[in-house]
Parts: sequence; C-alpha cells; structure tokens
Amino acid sequence: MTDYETVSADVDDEEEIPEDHPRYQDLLTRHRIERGVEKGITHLQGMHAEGRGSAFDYLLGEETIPSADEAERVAAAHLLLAERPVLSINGNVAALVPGEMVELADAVDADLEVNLFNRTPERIEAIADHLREYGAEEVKGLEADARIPNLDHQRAKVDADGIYAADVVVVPLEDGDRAEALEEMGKIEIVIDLNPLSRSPRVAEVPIVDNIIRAVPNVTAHARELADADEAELRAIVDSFDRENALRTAEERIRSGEL
Ligand code: PTJ
Repeated sequence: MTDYETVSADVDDEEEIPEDHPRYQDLLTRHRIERGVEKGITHLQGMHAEGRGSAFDYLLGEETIPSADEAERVAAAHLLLAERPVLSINGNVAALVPGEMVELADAVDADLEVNLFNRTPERIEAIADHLREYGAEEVKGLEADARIPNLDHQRAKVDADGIYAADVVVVPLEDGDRAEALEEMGKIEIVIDLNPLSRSPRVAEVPIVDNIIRAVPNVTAHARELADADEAELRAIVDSFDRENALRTAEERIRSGEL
C-alpha cells in the first residue's frame, strides 16, 4: 500500500491533496463537492451526480480525449461569435469551477446566471456570493423575471435579460428537461456532461464529454487563442464540427475500456 491511499477524504484544504496522486482529480472533485455542500452551495443530490460523473470519467481515462478538445474549441468559437452568451451555474458547477467560470465569462464577454433545480433563495444567494468571492462582478438569476416555456419546474425561472434573451448558453451538469426546452427556444447550447448518453448532450449543438474541471479552463484557453480570429475563421470552426461523431467517439471510448 502506498502512502497515497491513506489520503483522507476529509482533508481541510485542497492543497493537502498531493498533485501527483494517481486519483488527484477525483479526490479534488470530491473535496470541492463536500465543501460545496457544507457551504450551502451544492445540493446533497449533487453528490450523486458527481458519483455518476466520476464513474464515466474513470472509463474515459480521466483525460480530455481529442474529440472533447475539438468540441471545446468549437464551444469557444460559438461563444466568441455570440451576441448574448450566458454561462449557467448550478450547485455542482459553483463548487467545482467557480473561478474558472468567472475567467471564461471574462474571456468571451458572457454573463453568469445561477439556475437551480432545487431552487431556494438561500442557495441562490450563497452561490451568487461564492461567485463574487471568485471575482464575478455581476451575477444574474436572482431576478427570475422570465420563464422558459414548456418547463414546469424551478429551472424554468430565468432572467429576462439573461438566459431568456441569450443566443448561446453553456449548460453544464444537468438532466435533459431544460436542455430540451432551451433547444425548443432556438438557443445554441453547449453542454458539458461526462455521460454521452444523457439527454442534455444529445440535444446540444456542442456536446462536450469531459470533466468540467478540465473542460472549462480548456474552453477559456481556446477562446484566448482565437481572440484575434475573424468571423469567417470562427464560422469555419463552428461549421466543421460533427456533433454525432463527438458523441459516438466518447461512447466508444467508454465502452471499449481501452485507456
Ligand atoms: O444545484 P441544483 O439544485 O441545480 O442541482 C444540480 C444537480 C447536479 C443535482 C442536478 O442537475 C442533477 O441531478 O443532475 P443529474 O441528472 O445527476 O445530471 C448530472 C450529469 O452531470 C450526469 O450526467 C453526470 O454524469 C454529469 N457529471 C457529474 N459530474 C460531472 C459531470 N459532467 C462533467 N463533469 C463533472 N465533474
């Protein structure tokens, strides 16, 4: 047995997790979700969601596969082309990648909007405060003065000048109902989800089958690299993308077990 296996699941600070631990990303993710629950940001159900995600990530080899990297570049191009891009934040996203979402919003000039399945005023406030601690200047989702049509749960509540009016929406880690309803509204959706069979990546214009902790910084890196690209170049990147191939490649990788 190595010393690594004795790393406690309840370390006080994520700095205590050794970066060269073979399961570093998984330990870091679990730690952030636990802290999110303690801080009132992440719902307990978020732990189940994380468990599902981590099983798929294990089978993907816990790395960004080439088709996901391509999808992340296409996502960056869509966000740079967008008139009103919005990044949707739930309790898992806020716990896992708060600073990374703020950086991406900054790189592509997007809004951040809190949108929750298990919506309470306390959680909305806690998440908005958390994002502000990580440098967000404006956080949408508190007004909730518009509704996504054909969706009868809390996730229908959006800001009229946020997700409701957006042309491109980043939708990470959620089930498919809202993704389908947003698609019916004609939005371009970029979905980050480790399960290629889940409904949300299947309705997305750009399905990103990757762990959000790797995906978001990589979309930002692509956006920075494409910052000076002209519209024709960005459109060519977007048009060349084959979403079916991205989903198929990820599923094959997971099913084959060839790491
Ligand atoms: O904060 P709330 O109240 O809005 O609730 C959020 C949760 C996550 C609880 C809610 O949206 C939910 O129950 O989602 P699901 O239906 O469990 O879907 C989550 C999806 O995200 C699953 O397909 C997981 O495989 C995937 N997933 C989990 N962790 C990650 C992930 N995908 C990428 N990166 C991850 N770290």
